[in-house]
This record gives sequence, C-alpha cells and structure tokens, in this order.
Amino acid sequence: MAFMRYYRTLPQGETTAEEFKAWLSQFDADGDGRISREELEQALRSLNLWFAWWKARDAVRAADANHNGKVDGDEVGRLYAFAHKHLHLKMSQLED
Ligand SMILES: [Ca+2]
Repeated sequence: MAFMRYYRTLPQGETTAEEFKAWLSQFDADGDGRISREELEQALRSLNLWFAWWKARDAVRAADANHNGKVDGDEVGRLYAFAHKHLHLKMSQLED
C-alpha cells in the first residue's frame, strides 16, 4: 500500500541564510530558538539525506562556535555555510 509523504523542503535555487533559518526553525521541536543535534537530524531526515545522524553531528560540531551543543544566533550562519559546502542539500520545491 503506497502513500505519499510530503516533506517541507528548501526553496529551489538560491537559498539565503534567512530562508535557511526559517526552514530550520520548523524543526525546533522544543521551541527554544536553538537547534540541537537531534533537531538538526530531523531536519536532514526530512530532506531524505542519508546518514542524517552522522551529518547532523558533524554539522553541529562545525557550527557550534561556543560549544554549548546547540546552534543558535550567529551560529546558524555557520551551519548554513557548512550545509551548502558539505551536505549538498537537495533544493526541491517548497511545499507550503
Ligand atoms: Ca552554540
């Protein structure tokens, strides 16, 4: 029995850091305005990325400048840079 899963994905083409931040904020499960490794993992899973756990760990490590285990404030910009450089995020149509 087949069913469709609709993923909220990144906008097509150029994604600004602000758009990335807005997209990411929907995965802020506890609503604290910070992205934890677990929350980032969910975000990556929603894009059907392989090895989401691994990639989320590496991404948070790269972005978490103050080593508090969360990506917040200016660190989102670092995460954005890391995602574009290393994760090859699929840019598909925004389901909204
Ligand atoms: Ca941090």
